[in-house]
Amino acid sequence: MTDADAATAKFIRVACPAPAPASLSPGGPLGGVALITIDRPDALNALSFGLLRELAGALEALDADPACRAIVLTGAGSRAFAAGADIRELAVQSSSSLAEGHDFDAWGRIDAIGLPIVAAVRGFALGGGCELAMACDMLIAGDDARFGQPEINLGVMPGAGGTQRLTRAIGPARAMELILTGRTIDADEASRVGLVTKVVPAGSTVDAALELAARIAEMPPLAVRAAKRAVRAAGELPLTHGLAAERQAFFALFDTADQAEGMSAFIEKRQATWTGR
Ligand code: CO8
Repeated sequence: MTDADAATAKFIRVACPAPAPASLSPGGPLGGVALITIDRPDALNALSFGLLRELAGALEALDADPACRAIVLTGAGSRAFAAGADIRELAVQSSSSLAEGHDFDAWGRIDAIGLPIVAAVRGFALGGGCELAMACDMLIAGDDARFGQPEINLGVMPGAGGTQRLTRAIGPARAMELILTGRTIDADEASRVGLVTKVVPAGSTVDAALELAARIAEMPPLAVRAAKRAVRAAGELPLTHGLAAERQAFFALFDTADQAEGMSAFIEKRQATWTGR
């Protein structure tokens, strides 16, 4: 998002650095961490095409900012992370208007972000909202969170990664049941089946996500980006290719100053100072 875009953004708020949670330095900024809030609470943060474009732009701007090391993505209010794509906007589409428009391009842009993204989910994460949470790298759920792919109730099916990411996250038998019945699951069930990283009391969801992001922001940035790429590749590549990609990325990190610093610091029994080079 350029400065001009930020000035006209309707549905996305960006705080970089993020405000520190009470458990860290309360009131102060949280160095290296950005907080993005989807700010459309009257429609339970429904993801219109314009909103998704704004979100992709905001993520890309943070990804290009060397001061930003990790991102938390949340929804405004306590009722929803996002209750899905904007049904009013989808209702007037046809197969050709969807295919010929570029409204789904934002999903590819979100997928290409190199910085780690932590979703902080309170309330509903349904349809496109569940797909967006799953497009993030880690997922902190408040104990009031509800996840699901209810598109079947609307005469359609998931269209932004739900059939693929949910299946990879929780396995085909469970994903099939949720997608074919539209049943939603609470935070505990989502945790049991492996969809979320951690469940926390609802009121501390964003703080817990910021704490996690702050820990990652202290890590060597080139290694963080390389590790994110490699873990995500595990969902796409056959094992032998994934192992080869991992080894190549591991070797490449030995050309970085941070590898020399990290290993010297260990041997000299001191704290490492990362430069991101
Ligand atoms: N789209 C548009 N508006 C919505 C949406 C939505 N997905 N969800 C809620 N809203 C609006 C409601 O219309 C209502 O607005 P208003 O006050 O003006 O009538 C307001 O938010 C509050 O909602 P409710 O009154 O319905 O609140 P309830 O507490 O009674 O119910 C629910 C909450 C259960 C979450 C209910 O709102 C609901 O079922 N929402 C729809 C959930 C859904 O079906 N999601 C899937 C949508 S399809 C989809 O995501 C396909 C993804 C494809 C790719 C993505 C492309 C961008």
